[in-house]
Amino acid sequence: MKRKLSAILTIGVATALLLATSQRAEAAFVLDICNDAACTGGNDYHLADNTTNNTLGLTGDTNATAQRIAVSGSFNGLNFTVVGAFSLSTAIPNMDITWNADGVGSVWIYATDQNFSTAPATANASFSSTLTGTGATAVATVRGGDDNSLLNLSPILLTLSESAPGGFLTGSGAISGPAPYSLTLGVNINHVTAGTTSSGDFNVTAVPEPASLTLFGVGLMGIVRAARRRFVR
Ligand SMILES: [Ca+2]
Ligand SMILES: [Ca+2]
Repeated sequence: MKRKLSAILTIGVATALLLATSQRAEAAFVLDICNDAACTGGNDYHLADNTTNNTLGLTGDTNATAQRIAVSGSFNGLNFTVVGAFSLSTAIPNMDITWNADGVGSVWIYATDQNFSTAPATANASFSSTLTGTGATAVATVRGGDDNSLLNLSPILLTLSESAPGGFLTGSGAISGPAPYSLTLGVNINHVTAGTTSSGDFNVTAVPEPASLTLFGVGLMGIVRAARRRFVR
C-alpha cells in the first residue's frame, strides 16, 4: 500500500516537473493595440509574436526573439513605440510592457500569454511612468488568470493608475487558476493636450501560493520515500 502511494506521488511530481519545464505546445504570446478598452467595433490591431501585421499605421513585430514583441507607429492620435513586451516563463507569469508615446489620443495595449501552469499564485506588479502634459494618464491592469483564452480581459486582478507627472506604484492580485491559464497585461495611455509625452514600464511577476508549494512538497516527499525504500532493499 505504501509502495503504491509512493509510486503515485512519484508520478505526480514527475508530471509537475514536466509541466513546469515543458515548452508551450500551442501557446501564443500576442499583443493587441485597440482604440477602445474592450477591443471591439473594429480599428483594433492584433499581433502575434514574430509575425507581420503592417496595418492601422503599425509595423508588425520588429523583435525577432521569441516571446518578445516590439512595435511602433501612429495609432488613434498617438505616435508610440512598444519598446518591448515580453513573457519569460512557461510556468508562472513574468511579463512586462515598456512604451513611449507623444501626440493627443488614447490607446489600449494588451499583452497576453497562455499556458501558465502554476496556480494559485499572487501577481506582483510595479508600474513606473513619466507623463508630461495636463490631464495625461496611464492606467495599468492585470487581467484574466481564470481560463486560457487570448486577450483575457476579465476579471481584472489589479489596477495601477498614474496621472501626470507620473511616478512609481506597486500592487498585487490573486491568480486563482485553474491551470493552464492565460494572463493579460493592459496599459491605457491617454493624452489630452498638445505636446504631451509619456513613457512607462509595467512589470508583473507571480509567486506560487502556499497551496501550490504544499503540493510540490508532498510530491518531493514521495520521491524521497521511494528512493529510501530502494536503498534499504
Ligand atoms: Ca475598436
Ligand atoms: Ca518576437
